[in-house]
Amino acid sequence: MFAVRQSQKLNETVNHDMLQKILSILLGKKVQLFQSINFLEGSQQATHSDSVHMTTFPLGYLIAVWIALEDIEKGSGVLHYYPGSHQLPYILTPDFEHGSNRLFLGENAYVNYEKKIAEVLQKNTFEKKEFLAKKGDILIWHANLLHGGNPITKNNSSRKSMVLHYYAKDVACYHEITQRPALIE
Ligand SMILES: O=C(O)CCC(=O)C(=O)O
Repeated sequence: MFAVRQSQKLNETVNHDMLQKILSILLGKKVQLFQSINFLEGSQQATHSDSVHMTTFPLGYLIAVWIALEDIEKGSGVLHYYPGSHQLPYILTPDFEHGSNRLFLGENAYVNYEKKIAEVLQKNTFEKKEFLAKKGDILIWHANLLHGGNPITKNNSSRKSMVLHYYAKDVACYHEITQRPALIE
């Protein structure tokens, strides 16, 4: 997490003029980096929308940039995504069994969220795409696009990549499940 704070080279990417312009045009607001994550291997993260992790009010003001830092090979836990799924209604805490109350957070809230997303995908006909990127390719996705990391099926395969999550400026930013505010540097 936050390797961009340690490496000037990575930081140049975050603030790249053209990238910032593209993101601002897409969101219709200026953007600010919230978080960077560097992966050496695939995340194998189940399909989700970033809107449950990095939520905004109004909704939809997060944008992510995924950058291949090497050629990505099949079996390495390739990033997958479902084009068009960003237009689905947002799945937020009232939409799944969260088990939280005024005092405590439910223990299985996130597992139940993942189940809900699997159900939503079953009810729809979105095509699953894999981002078999070449080094330097980037994918930009909207806050509500369903995406995740495939299982790693090839032993010891690397999947060097970096994801940058940007919030639009001047919106409220928080974590949906815990309802805690996001701390932006
Ligand atoms: O790179 C991946 O495998 C998944 C990344 C992801 O889901 C995210 O950063 O939101």
